[in-house]
Amino acid sequence: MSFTNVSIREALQLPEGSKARIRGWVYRRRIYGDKAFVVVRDSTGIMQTVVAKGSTIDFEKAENITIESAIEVEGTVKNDPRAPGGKELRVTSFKIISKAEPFPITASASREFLLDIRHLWVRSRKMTAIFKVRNTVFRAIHDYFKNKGYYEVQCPMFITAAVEGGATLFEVDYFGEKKVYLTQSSQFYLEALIYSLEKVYTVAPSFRAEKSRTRRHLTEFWHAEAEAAWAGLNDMLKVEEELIAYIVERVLEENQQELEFLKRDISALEGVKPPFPRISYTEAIEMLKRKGIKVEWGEDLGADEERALTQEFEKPFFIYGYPVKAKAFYHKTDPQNPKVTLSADLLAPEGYGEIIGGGERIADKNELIRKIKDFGLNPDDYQWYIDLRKYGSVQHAGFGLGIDRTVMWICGLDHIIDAIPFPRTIRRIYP
Ligand code: NSS
Repeated sequence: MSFTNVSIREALQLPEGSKARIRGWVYRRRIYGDKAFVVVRDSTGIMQTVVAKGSTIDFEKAENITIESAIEVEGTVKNDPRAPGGKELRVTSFKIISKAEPFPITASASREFLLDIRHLWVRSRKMTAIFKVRNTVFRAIHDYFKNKGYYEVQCPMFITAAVEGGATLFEVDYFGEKKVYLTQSSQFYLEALIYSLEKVYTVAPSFRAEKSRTRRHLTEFWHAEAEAAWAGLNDMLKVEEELIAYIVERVLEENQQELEFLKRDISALEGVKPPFPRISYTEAIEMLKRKGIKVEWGEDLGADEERALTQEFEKPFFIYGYPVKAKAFYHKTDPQNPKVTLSADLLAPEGYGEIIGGGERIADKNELIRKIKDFGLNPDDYQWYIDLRKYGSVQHAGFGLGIDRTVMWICGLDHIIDAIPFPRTIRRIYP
């Protein structure tokens, strides 16, 4: 008798009568009459195995097995419509690799408790499904940029000056020397690298000491950022919409099972095709006012305003032309309208809101210095960034995509903490 080691997904595809060996962790166990039903889980799925009492020693092992024990099981595949996946394994050998202590997670576990034992909760089928979608999202980002001729680069996480304003900087002790922070965005380094590689991108963490306890803020999030020489705002919007459509298309192709498990409304994702609607910030303010929401021209849009706007669109949409004061200093002012910048955010529909921020950068040295001062910042802190405008400065634009927010939207999650294996928030840094 020969047994082949197979994954559970493969085992569920074998014809009746095949011999197979699977290994994994005990997902469920119940005794019914003279049979032990042990459902095994691996990274590919779950499968029911059945140990009959006749096989004495194996039956006792199976009867007493604990949830999450690691086991290796050999047997014969048998069709059974009642079993998950329509097949079960009639066991001929039941080997315990490592018996688990009583597993602390039960059906009644609270959300806080599940976060405390995240190191174990990552095994849940829900988390596994989300991680598989997340994996596709990361792959798709790399594939998209590679196919479009962008070079992947790596930027430092220790930095000395704020990109996105000082309020959300994490300060780190760096040998007691001058002030050092964790990066909020790799943008400035990407801007330096376009003079070497022209089209660059990076996928890296960004850190923000966000005090807001919202459903969409992490203190450490994953950021996909791109920057291109010779590009303006509209060139970048095309890249952004293509990238998002490509990510969604790949998830729909590769993660149908996971989306079904997560009960995601797939039809909402199927419509994510370019072109995405574009509205100006001024139009957005008017729309909000018509909806009875109190906003003034000039304010940045918060989560509530964004949520209200997403009700008006079925697919992701751009808001462009934010007021000068509502966006970071590096945004280029619109030469046609000096009150606004050549910036745009991309908002995901269904209430999710902003997933991308970006736009055209200031290419002129004097304009940049003026703007830094206007924002109450010190040009000395931005010396090398200003330097880039001295040696062959060209028009350029870029953007940053919040990957965790994208996963949250694509999976249809209520909270960003479920989009990442080990979330960091204002309240949580363990495990
Ligand atoms: O602040 S952004 O809007 N823009 C930048 O950081 C630019 N410097 C990017 C660039 O042009 N290279 O952040 C970009 C995106 C934003 O749209 C969110 O999707 C995400 O980064 N983001 C976050 N995700 C999770 N948690 C937090 N706290 C967070 N902050 C931004």
